[in-house]
Amino acid sequence: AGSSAPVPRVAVVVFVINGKTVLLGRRRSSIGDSTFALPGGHLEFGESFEDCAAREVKEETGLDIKKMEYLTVTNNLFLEEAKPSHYVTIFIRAVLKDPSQVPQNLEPNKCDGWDWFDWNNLPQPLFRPLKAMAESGFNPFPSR
Ligand code: 8DG
Ligand code: MG
Ligand code: MG
Repeated sequence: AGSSAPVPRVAVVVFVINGKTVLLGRRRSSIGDSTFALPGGHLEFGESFEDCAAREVKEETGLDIKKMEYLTVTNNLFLEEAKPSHYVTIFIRAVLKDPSQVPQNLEPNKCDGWDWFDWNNLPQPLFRPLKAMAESGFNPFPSR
């Protein structure tokens, strides 16, 4: 496996929406280290986007989500990284099953911790794919 040519991979990442805020955490990773990013990860073989979204959010934050909705897809090249990567990233929106549930940092080797941020007052620096979306004027919140 280690000797085979690199291929694009599919990631599913989630805007967990709580009121006017979204959940972000500071990454600990070779890709985008120390930048603020959404919870999410790799689509597993045979998995639906919605199931992957719920699984990754649960694994990384302990939160239970519902009303998963497809938002958009972006093509993300990380060719300058130590391990050049290419992700097709599916963006999903969801809300908490229990709005009083508090995020836990369940993978502290991959994230410094989770917090809620206003879309109009996002933390810096943002993970590049998220920065590009925000700068394009994309808004993950449901219209009205
Ligand atoms: P896994 O083993 O749990 O499946 O993977 P992970 O460790 O959770 O993977 P990840 O790096 O969190 O997510 C996989 C890729 O998704 C990441 O390397 C690049 C891509 N990606 C984006 N935008 C975002 C984002 O906002 N958050 C996260 N977590 N990944 C993102 O393109
Ligand atoms: Mg993960
Ligand atoms: Mg992840």
